[in-house]
Amino acid sequence: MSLRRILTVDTDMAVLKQKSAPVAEVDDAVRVLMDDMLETMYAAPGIGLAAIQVGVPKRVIVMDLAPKDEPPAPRYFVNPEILWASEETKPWEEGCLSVPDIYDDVERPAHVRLRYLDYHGKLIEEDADDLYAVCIQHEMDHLNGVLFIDHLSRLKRDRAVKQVKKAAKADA
Ligand code: GNR
Ligand code: NI
Repeated sequence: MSLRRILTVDTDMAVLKQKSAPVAEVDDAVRVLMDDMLETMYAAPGIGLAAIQVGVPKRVIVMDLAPKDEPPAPRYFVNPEILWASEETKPWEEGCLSVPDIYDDVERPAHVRLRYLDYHGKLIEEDADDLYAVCIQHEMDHLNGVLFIDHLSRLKRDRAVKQVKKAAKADA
């Protein structure tokens, strides 16, 4: 497995805005990508990662929502689709590895039903609530070139990008 670089909005906005393409088949190359993404996500650390965040414009997501004191529970999503989203919405404080150290509330459907292919290419349908619903919607936004800051006011969004740029400069 290999660590990949996580793209950030200060230098890689054009890539992060790209729309990702469906995967034709869950083959070994896709599994290598998912293994690398999971390792990269754990190292960050984060609870979810979309392939575009490592510069690969494919509809692939990894996630692990297990609490720190519990064994790892990796989840893999290929070509995910939202089949249904509740009218009811819920705000949640989100962050993003591509927008480091910025956190703000995003309002999204509280419950969703999804369909995706898993690590073995098996078709899964299931319901997501709470953090799972938040995270899968956040990740699926990435597949469409949308960041959580795109759900904020223009002022807050611009401020967030500026802050990330400033922090990157200070780091250099
Ligand atoms: O690690 C992450 N935490 C998080 C917290 C609240 C809502 C969404 C997320 S996803 C984020 C990792 C990431 O950027 N995934 O794209
Ligand atoms: Ni993100």
